Amino acid sequence: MVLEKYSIDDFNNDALSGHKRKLAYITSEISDADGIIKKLIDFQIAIPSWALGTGGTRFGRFAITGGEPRNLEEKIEDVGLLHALNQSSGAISLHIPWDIPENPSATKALAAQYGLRFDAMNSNTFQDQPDSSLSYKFGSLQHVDSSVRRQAIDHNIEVIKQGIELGSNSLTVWLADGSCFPGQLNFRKAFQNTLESLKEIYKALPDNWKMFVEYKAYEPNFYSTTVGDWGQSLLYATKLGEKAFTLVDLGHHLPNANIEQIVSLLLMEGKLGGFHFNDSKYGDDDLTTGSIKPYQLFLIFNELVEGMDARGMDHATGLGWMIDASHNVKDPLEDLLQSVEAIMIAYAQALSVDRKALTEAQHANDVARCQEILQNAFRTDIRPLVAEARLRSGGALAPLELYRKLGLRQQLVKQRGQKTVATGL
Ligand code: PSV
Ligand code: MN
Repeated sequence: MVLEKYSIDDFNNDALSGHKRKLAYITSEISDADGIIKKLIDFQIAIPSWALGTGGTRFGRFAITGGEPRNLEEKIEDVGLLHALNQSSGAISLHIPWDIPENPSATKALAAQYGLRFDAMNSNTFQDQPDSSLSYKFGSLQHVDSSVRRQAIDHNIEVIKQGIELGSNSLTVWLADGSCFPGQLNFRKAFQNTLESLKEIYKALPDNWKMFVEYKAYEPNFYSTTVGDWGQSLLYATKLGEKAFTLVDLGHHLPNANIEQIVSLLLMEGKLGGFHFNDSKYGDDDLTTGSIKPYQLFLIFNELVEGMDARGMDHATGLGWMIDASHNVKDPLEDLLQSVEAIMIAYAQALSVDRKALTEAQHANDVARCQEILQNAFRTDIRPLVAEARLRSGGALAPLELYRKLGLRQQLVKQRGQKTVATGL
């Protein structure tokens, strides 16, 4: 389904005077509003192909909306819809083998029609596939049996090849490898096997590619994880070489971890590669970004902006930005619109922090002033700047409202049927 430009324009025209009023106010309140709007226009967040359908838990899956995408083409169509509405979701991230492009050049051309590019490719060695001869029950790249490691290495190399054809330039490796019980694994050997396997995959990376090593504290293994935290990921990335980086998924930490500090130090080392956004209360809950801890999201962006500026990095292209969430009770497209909006808001808030004043307050050890500066940025309603960025790039002033007003989900149900199921977790 293609969203006609006139439906966006009609909607925006109705909302324009209210928007202009709010924009005039915020523009008078903060410095360099125009500079912030320009950065927001450039900032794009990739949508994972596996988040376009209803997610489930190990207790069950409840179909919510109907009209879920039935194949890769329809997934691209859905991301195209999101991008038409918000102009900030201009990329899609594929998970292999959940989405195998049968005809890569046709897939690439279809995505281009919607203004989309292919973000990081994701390999999958955490599930056995019907045609795989060896099992990942006891790990993949860490496995004690070299033939299982070989199978997992070959799969990753195949994913790189598919990514090259689609115009992607990064591979995200997330491993479920680890152990469920003490004594099950020799930690050192598991690390060394994993490193050797990653080295083989790294060798297959084209020069302009990056490898992201994603860590996760626990699940599905519950005693140890072989890439369990940012320290372990950084060890692998450092030993692998300059094309390897750490990827931070917000849900992959032990409770109360100071993610903003992790981000700051990884950036300092030039080893932060990418992000998976989501939110959580307890574990890897995969909830809508910004729905539980919006202040933490802002603090993370505050470090990202500060740290990227310190290294002269382009905010839009310097790191891989992606959502990684699951939608159990909401329409996935509505949830994704909310996540993108939350990310844009946190980014805009971080851009509006008075950096000079903050540095001065830090040097003067004026702790109260430091807090005031940050919280002032967090509590100022900068949403009109985000809306203005969308307006200038052809998106809707209020994407979720328009999505509902146009009955887009109902149209998708009519087109695809009520009982469709998208591949993913
Ligand atoms: C694992 O929990 C993870 O965050 C990895 O990024 C996977 O690729 C993705 O989720 C799969 O849903
Ligand atoms: Mn992830």
